[in-house]
Formats: sequence, structure tokens, C-alpha cells
Amino acid sequence: MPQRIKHILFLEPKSSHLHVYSDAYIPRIGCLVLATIMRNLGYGVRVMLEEVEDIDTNEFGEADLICISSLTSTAPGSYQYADFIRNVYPDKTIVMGGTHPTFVPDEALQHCDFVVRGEGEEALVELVRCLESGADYRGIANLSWVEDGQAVHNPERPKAEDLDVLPIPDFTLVPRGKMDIMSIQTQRGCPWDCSFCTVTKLNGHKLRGHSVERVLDMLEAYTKIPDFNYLFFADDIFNVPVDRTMAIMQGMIDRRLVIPWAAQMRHEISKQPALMKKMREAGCDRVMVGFESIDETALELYGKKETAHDVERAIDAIHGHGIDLHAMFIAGADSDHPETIKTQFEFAKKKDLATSQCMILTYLPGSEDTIRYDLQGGEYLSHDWSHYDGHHANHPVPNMTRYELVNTVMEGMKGMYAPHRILYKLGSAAYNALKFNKREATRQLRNGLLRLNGYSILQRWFKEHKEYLADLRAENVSLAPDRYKRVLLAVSNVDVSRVLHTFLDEMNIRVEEYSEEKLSALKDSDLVVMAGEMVDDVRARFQNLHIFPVHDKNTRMDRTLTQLGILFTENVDKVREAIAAVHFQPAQGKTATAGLTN
Ligand code: B12
Ligand code: SF4
Repeated sequence: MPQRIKHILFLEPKSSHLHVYSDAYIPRIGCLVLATIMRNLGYGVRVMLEEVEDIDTNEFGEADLICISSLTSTAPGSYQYADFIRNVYPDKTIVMGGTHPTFVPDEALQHCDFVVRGEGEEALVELVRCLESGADYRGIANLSWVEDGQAVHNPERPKAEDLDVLPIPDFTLVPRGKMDIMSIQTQRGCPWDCSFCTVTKLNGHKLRGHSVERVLDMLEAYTKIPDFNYLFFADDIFNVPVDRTMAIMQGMIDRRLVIPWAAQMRHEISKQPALMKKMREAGCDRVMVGFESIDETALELYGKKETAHDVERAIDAIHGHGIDLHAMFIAGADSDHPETIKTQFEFAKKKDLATSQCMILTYLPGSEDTIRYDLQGGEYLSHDWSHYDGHHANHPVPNMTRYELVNTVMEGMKGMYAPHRILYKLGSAAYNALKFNKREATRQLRNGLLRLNGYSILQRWFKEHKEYLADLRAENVSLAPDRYKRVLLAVSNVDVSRVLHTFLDEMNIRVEEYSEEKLSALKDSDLVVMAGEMVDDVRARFQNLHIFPVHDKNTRMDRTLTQLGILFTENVDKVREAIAAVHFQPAQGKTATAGLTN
């Protein structure tokens, strides 16, 4: 049946938890492009960005079609709005799109009528036309819907090759509020394939860009809008292909479109000094680089195709060109343990990075990591999508408890934004002002204020997450009834047994080798630490034993040791010290760990 569609509302809900960018008001381009297209086709449009304005739900009533854009961390909010609309305005059609609905369309369809997977420009126009005319929408590529109780997913259409057919996003459609940063996307896709990232799954490997002329036209249109004073290139990797980026820089200079801007790049920028020089001339004052780690094993696991040396070289080169750096790191790789994370923070401090972030590795729907983990039947400890924001731990990591991971990361972030590091930048600003070095004074002042903002967000984060951290801590404590007095060790692997002995010695726990007689005479205060493969057999013969199964054979065993340690004490630091003693025994020491490290 034909539907009347005159007015379309685009809604981008915000994340319900504080995150590192909570005070940086940068819109995603998706809703804006789609709204511009629909407006140009004659529809009334309204773009609501919850990050910058309180959502007035009465406005939902004025729209004929409601389009909701969702990331994973904003999915619960998106679903809440969709459910509200379904209840209060059951006649409204709701369409969802964006990264999260693209990868879990069945879930999203429980809250809306249609999901547009992947790029939305063509599919949305086709859908609106079908809805208006009453024509059959079932041929629209990228579309998902529910039919006879079953989700139907049409195949994906080829990705748009020529982005120049898209209109210039009309930034006047964005509610301004506190927003003073414009974002511009010049190309889609990424030639790399990092294991945690969803970009290539959404946009493909091939770089598909606007022509240079078109980028410059967009910039010209943007710079005419009053009161926007900063530009963010929302490309995933702006420094490739280098000739194209260089041409954009030259065009910005020639056409006098030089305003301050930032962009995301990869470490290869260190090998592009001419580009960096031009970037400075064209207004670049900050680059954001996803280094992810300085640990070679973690970099390998992330499929990052870079080394720790590349990271250091890129930082030095960027700083050498007078450009500030927002460095992005991740913690929680299978090889990570608290020491590697702390080392990463120390490195970031030593390099005096203007700002940096460390996110907790999160298995986002669609990423290579998630596909692999799901195939392996990996365990999730939370499916609350609002926790999928890089500040929460949602799956177990091998070498740490969840509490240790989150706490080490967030305390490390606190260290990065510590008051003395803020004062250092502000002092440097004052010093340069006294020397009449206006540019440097402004730069240091901005960095000082950014750090101050980081400090403020972290204070608020810890306040907001008091209960969350307490719950994570309780996960450890609930396992620690403080009742075991003796351990019976039943592990035949010599190396594993040695590690366990050393660890339990360091923890001052009485250990005895297992025997059948001892098993039958066990007390409630005895714990059996036993090789995993023996557990079923022993349990069948002796019920009510307190058994701690050990599955490790050739790993560092940090997580197993942590879990074991916290059965005896809730003092995680003490456990960590005992683990360190195990791993850092001198070669001639009382135990050897050869073959047990990664
Ligand atoms: C700019 C950006 C930011 C900005 C602004 C984000 C914001 N306002 O939400 C900043 C820097 C603040 C940021 C922060 C974060 N980001 Co971010 N960000 C981006 C980036 C680089 C560009 C976004 C963009 O403008 N894309 C261009 C537009 C055209 O694409 P699009 O939004 O996907 O829209 C298209 C389709 O998806 C679809 N579509 C979208 N919505 C809708 C709605 C309807 C109804 C329809 C029909 C179609 C449709 O049509 C659009 C046109 O084709 C993307 C990567 C990327 N390439 O998209 C990551 C990305 C979105 N970010 C990501 C993440 C994880 C985050 C963080 C959680 C963590 C972090 N990286 O620090 C935070 C928290 C954000 C939050 N809001 O809570 C992930 C999201 C993954 C996921 N499943 O959630 C992405 C995909 C990057 C990645 N590495 O995987 N981010
Ligand atoms: S993390 Fe960056 S380099 Fe790696 S695949 Fe994603 S966008 Fe590309």
C-alpha cells in the first residue's frame, strides 16, 4: 500500500557511557549525506544528533519515516528510540543503518521495519520510492526486512565507485549546539585488514575516492559556513594514495582553503616527509594514528603490518614536522599482560604525545577477530552493546582478569592526563607567550586544554564506572573464599608443574604432590590443582572435591595463575608479583620457565 512520505527524520543516538570522545563533537557523515540526498529530492528532512542536542521525542510524530543510524556502542540507545516510536507512533516506518545493523541485521530487525546494510545512499532512495508508490521493495539490494516471521536479506550491491555522484553534504542541516568541527570524507575503504577493525568489512579494501577537484569544492562549501573553525578528515587512512593527498594539499593552498585540520593516518607517513611538509602548509595541526601497540606479538596478532620500530619512527617524524599527534593504542591482545600495557603507557609518556587513547580490545560484530572467535565458540562475558566502546572488557583475555585489564588501562589513561602533565603543557604555553612565540604558545595551550579535558573525562568515567569496577573486582573476590590451606598438585607436564610450584611458593601456599590416598582423605580446606584432562575421571570417583583445572601447556599461564592466585587473596598486586617472580626467574634460578613463554 502506498505511504505518504513528506518528512524524513534522521536520528543518530549517542552512546550511553562516557568515552574518550564524549566532549569532541564530530558528526559521522552518514546521516548528513543521506539527509542531503533526500532534501535535494524534495523531502523535508531533520537531522538529530543526540551528541549535541537533547532529543525531543515529540518531533518523531512529525516525521513519516524515521531513519536511525547506529554503531555498536550506540545500539541499545538506537533500539530504545525505535521501540519507543513503535509503541507511541505505530504507523511510522523505521529504517536502521550503519555499522552495527549492517553486521547484525536480524537483531536490528526486532526493533525496526527495514535495515539497510552497508552503503545506504542508493538503497534508501529506492526504498522511499517503493514505499511511496506501493511498489515491491523486495528487489532492493542491501535491504533486509522480516517476512512471515523470517528475516530476509537481499544481496549486497557493488560498492559505489564514483563518489562524486553524491551531493556535497549540507552541514547547515546539522544541529550546531556545541559542534564546531566539520567532518569531510574524501574516500572510502582501506587496503589493510587489521583483525579488530570493521572498516574493510563495511567499505571494502579498494580505496574509492572523490576526485581531488570535488574534495576542494566540498572544502570550499564547508569553509563558507560560519563558526566552524576546525576540519576533520573522516577518511580511515588519509595519507594514501600519497599523490592524491599531496594534490589535495596543494589544492587547499592554491585555493586558499587553509584552515586547521586533523586526519587519521598510518605510520607510513614517516616515509612521506614531503607530504608532511605540505600538510603543515595546508593547515594540518594534528594527526591521529592507530599504532595499537608497541609489542611485536600483539602487532602481529592484530595483523597490523607494522613493527614497534615503525611506531617510534612515525612519532619522531610527525613531531619533527611540528605536527601534534593523537596516538591510538589497544590493550587486551592474547599476548598482553599488565606489564605490556604499562610499558605502552610509559612509552607514550616518554614520547610526550600531545594526547593519546588506549582502548580495550573489543570484538565488534563484523570484525575478523569476531568471526574467528565465534567460529572457535569463544566465550563472551557481556553482550551489553553499550559496553562495546573500548572502555569495557567483554570477553576473557588469556593473561589477566577483567578487572586487571580495565583497571590497568583506565589507570594508565589517568596517568597520561595527570595534572602535572597538563601543567607542563600550560607552563610551556606561558613560556612561549613570554618569548612572543605565538604559534607555539597557542599550540601548547591547546594541548594543555585537551589534556585537561582528558583529565575531566577520566574523573567522570571513574565516577560513572565505580560500580562496574567494583563488580569486576567482585568477580575475583567471589572466587576467593579464603578457605584453602593446602594445595594438592596433580599436573604431569613437568614445565607446567614447575611454574605452578614456583608460583604457589611465592604465594606462601603449602603444596603437596597428589596421590590417590591423599585424594580420598581430602579436607574442605584443600584445593586440588589438576590437569584439565584428569578432572572428569577424578570427579567421577570423588564427589565434592574442590578442583581447579589447569588447561595450559605451553603458554605464559598468566591468566591461570591469576585465577588461581585470587582464590587465596584478593590482593591482585600480590598475585601479579608472584607471576612476575615466575617469569623473571634467572636462568639458573630455582625453577625454569623455558618453553612456557610465548
Ligand atoms: C568519524 C568517526 C568517529 C568520530 C565521530 C563519531 C560519531 N559521531 O559517532 C569520533 C572520532 C568521535 C569517533 C569515535 C568513536 N568511534 Co568512530 N569512526 C569514525 C569514522 C572514521 C568515520 C565515520 C563516518 O563519517 N563515515 C562515513 C559515512 C558515510 O559512513 P557511515 O557512517 O558508515 O554511513 C554509511 C552507511 O553505514 C549507511 N548508514 C549509516 N547510517 C545509516 C542509517 C540509515 C537509516 C541508513 C539507511 C543507512 C545508514 O549509509 C551511509 C552512507 O553510505 C568511522 C569509520 C568509517 N569509515 O566509517 C569510525 C567508526 C564508526 N568508529 C568506530 C568506533 C568503534 C568508535 C568508538 C566507539 C571507539 C573509537 N574508535 O575510539 C568511538 C565512540 C563513538 C560514539 N559515538 O560513541 C567504529 C564503529 C564500529 C562499530 N561496530 O561500532 C568505526 C566503523 C571504525 C572502526 N575501526 O571499525 N568515530
Ligand atoms: S585499523 Fe585502520 S589500517 Fe587497519 S583496517 Fe582499520 S582502517 Fe585500515
